[in-house]
Amino acid sequence: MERSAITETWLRKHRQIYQRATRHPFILSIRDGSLHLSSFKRWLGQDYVFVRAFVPFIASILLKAWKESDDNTDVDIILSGIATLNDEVSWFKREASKWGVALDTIVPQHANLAYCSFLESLMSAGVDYTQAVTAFWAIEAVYQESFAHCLEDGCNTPDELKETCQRWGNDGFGQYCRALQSIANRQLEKASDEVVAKAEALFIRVLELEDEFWNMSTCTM
Ligand code: HMH
Repeated sequence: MERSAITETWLRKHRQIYQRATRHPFILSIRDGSLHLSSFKRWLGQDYVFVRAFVPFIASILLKAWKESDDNTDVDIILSGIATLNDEVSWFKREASKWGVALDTIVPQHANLAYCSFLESLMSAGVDYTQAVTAFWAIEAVYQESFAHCLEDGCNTPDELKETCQRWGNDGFGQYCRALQSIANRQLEKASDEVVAKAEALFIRVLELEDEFWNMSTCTM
């Protein structure tokens, strides 16, 4: 029997927390058309803060790929992610002005601060490429899986939220996530048991942080 790739094994092993991150009530309520506009706006402002912290994080991954990867195409794939993120920052600004969300006065909430410090901890030179790229894949994959779920046939996603769902739920972003997953698998295959164990812990931590980020966005306080 063919041995499955390490990330596929984890997805099965940690299915419950993966489901909590990718099938969160926030996402389910976009899908059934019941999400409160105030929750969407809170998510939009908070995610903009997150994305600003994500920029140096991707830059650190690019640097690690350039130094540590044997495969030149890794840098190309990560560079395409940086280009998408550049677009994303402009999109957040347009979307925020459309909904009357003032991005310069957003106060990052606890779950967001925790997530941003997690990103910062992964930027250190002490965290190797394998661990960082695994976390990177997981972060992107959660958004891809979540928002693609809101675009399936029979969903009741409101028209004004479809563009948001498309941003992460589109097929191109899906392919990009699969490319990141292949990179993570390839790196994990040749990593020491210690690095694999650390990467697995990071994978789980990403899922928890994503779950908490959705909780923060949903809460009506
Ligand atoms: C919280 N996770 C969060 N925000 C995002 N924009 C992504 C993942 C994907 O880029």
